[in-house]
Amino acid sequence: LRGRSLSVTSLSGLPQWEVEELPIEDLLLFEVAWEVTNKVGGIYTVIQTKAKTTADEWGDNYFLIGPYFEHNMKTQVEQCEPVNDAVRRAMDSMNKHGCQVHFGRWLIEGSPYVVLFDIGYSAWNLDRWKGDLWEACSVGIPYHDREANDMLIFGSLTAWFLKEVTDNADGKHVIAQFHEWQAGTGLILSRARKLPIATIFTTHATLLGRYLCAANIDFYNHLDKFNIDKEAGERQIYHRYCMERASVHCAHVFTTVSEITAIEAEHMLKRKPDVVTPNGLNVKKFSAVHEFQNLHAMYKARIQDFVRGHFYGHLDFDLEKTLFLFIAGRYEFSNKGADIFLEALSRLNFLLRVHKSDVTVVVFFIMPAKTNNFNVETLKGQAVRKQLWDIAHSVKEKFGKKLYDALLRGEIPDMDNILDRDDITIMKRAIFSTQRQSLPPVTTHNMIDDSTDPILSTIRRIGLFNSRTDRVKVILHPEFLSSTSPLLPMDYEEFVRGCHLGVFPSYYEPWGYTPAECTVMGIPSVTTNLSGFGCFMQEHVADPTAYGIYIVDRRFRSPDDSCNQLTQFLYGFCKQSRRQRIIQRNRTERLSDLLDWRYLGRYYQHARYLTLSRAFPDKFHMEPTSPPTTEGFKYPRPSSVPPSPSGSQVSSPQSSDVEDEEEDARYNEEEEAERDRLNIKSPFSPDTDKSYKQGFDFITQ
Ligand code: G6P
Ligand code: 1S3
Repeated sequence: LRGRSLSVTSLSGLPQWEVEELPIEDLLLFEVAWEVTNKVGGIYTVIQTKAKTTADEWGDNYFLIGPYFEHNMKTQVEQCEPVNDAVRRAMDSMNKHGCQVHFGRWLIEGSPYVVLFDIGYSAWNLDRWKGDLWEACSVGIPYHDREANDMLIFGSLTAWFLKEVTDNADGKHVIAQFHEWQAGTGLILSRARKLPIATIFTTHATLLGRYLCAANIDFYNHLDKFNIDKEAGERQIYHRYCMERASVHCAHVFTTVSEITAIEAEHMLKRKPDVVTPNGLNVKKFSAVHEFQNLHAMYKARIQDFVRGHFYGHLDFDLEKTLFLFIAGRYEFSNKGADIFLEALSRLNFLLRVHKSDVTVVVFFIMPAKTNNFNVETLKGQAVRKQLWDIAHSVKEKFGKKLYDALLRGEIPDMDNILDRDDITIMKRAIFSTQRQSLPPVTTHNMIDDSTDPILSTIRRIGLFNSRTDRVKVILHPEFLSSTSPLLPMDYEEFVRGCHLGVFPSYYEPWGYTPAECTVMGIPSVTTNLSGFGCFMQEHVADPTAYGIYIVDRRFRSPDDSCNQLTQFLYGFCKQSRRQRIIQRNRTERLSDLLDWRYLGRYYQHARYLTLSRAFPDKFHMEPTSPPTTEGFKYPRPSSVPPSPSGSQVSSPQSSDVEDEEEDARYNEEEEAERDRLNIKSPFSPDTDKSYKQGFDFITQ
């Protein structure tokens, strides 16, 4: 019996299509990743943010598979018994045979079920499992590569588990999606053992792409010229690359996170991805649209406080005219674009100085490196600030009391004598204590590799030492942020909200969550046309700059030209008035719908349909009309932007500084009105959320 054939439709605002519901009750979905409950990098964000939409859709038939770590289990997972028979039996059988399999609900939005394998507990099987892998695909893993060996144990346990599940599935069809090469051996072994499951392999980056780019090779212009086996061998990752490539070729459906990584995968892994599944976020909307602007002001004040302490004795710049920029992420100096960013900052410093700008820029580098904790000078800065605050407070109290008493007596106090000698002495001593012999430090921590650290070495070369004349100040915070830090007690989200601009000029970035996170918080950012996010925005937004998404061309320009373009973006940003920044933030925030899993999750749905139709063609059938496409769709230019070439610097109306809070609120309201005028509807509003259609038929029996 054939199901209904459904068509693709496109409504106003974001594109729509209809998706026929799968018979979820007859299916089981497993998603396998090393980063389930285990934060290492971006894959954790994908899985954690997507959990809600997937759990809403799949209910109790959705399971995540990951590694067991005691600390993660204790802090993130609520242990419980599986209600699903197949899963319970599979766990019982494995536990009986000397494994430790844990089960529970991951305490994140959507609270999905997780199945966690204790890798260490099963390590005694390693040699046997190495034999199995060799039998399956002739890939051997050297004993000294601890990570690859752990991945083999993880994969072997996964394949074992899936075998037990399918043996007990009671007619249910199983879909298993494996993320990245770390989870890939589970897929290879499942396929070698001919398990009846529909498989998807998703790559979030290719091993070779990451290595070659980090070596400063002109990667994108030589994609078709690399001898990839040789390159992998020379970098001593041949076995990992084989695990990755075998996973790709064993999968019924191969997916990746962006068009740019799809091209890379075609060359580095020799298979064109079947579906591109852009990464989304779990976007939360405030009931008042301008609420995020208030949060910006609130968290900016916290950053200002930190800066007051860090630059004590050198605080000769106006904090109201100071912009906070930041770069954050895994410490890959050139892949993440820290190299070009520093160079551009040096040029920006020059421009601001020669143009006698009154703007100061404080730039934070949040990239974890090896350290011996905070340095004394940095901690002292915060202590000095606190001391000054306390003194000002106590003098104010005394002053206030004397003033009050005088008024009660019906007198105007003698202002020259309202403070006594002691007060003046205390204040003078406080001012003396703010004198320092050295410049405000460039790094907040004692770096273990201080002399060879790439960021510090570059800072020494370009001479950005936080001297008084510098208009650009730099602070390296080589540790991820935490609300319990004694230095800068803010978590990452609060910090991002308080900044003015995130700068991520990556050379290698399959997707790039950092600018996407800025966008949903209404903070403008710099990205590149070599990042998945940058390309996605370029494709779907008519004038990204006007919306606060600055896309540096790192693909078709020389490094020097890209650096100049970045400098121009930064300089243009510094020239904006407060009013322009407020309007730009409102526009940036409008793009959040585009990055919501409720919208982007459908690409995952499509991949699942596709794998079912390939693994079980007798039961599921896919029309050739799919996949879902957003081709041709573009977010329109904001109506208040005068027509100008895309990429122009000033895309918001000119005006003088507006300091008044009421005025700010008025601009927020104007922007809300503009949103309505443009009629940009959320694709999830009740009138548009009824159905997403996709050209998919399935045959039910
Ligand atoms: C938000 C607040 C305003 C504040 C402004 C500062 O919009 O709602 O009250 O004046 O931020 O913006 P700025 O870009 O100067 O940090
Ligand atoms: C990868 O993490 P990364 O920072 O090593 O996967 C992320 C999630 O798909 C992606 O956003 C990022 O670009 C990749 O590089």
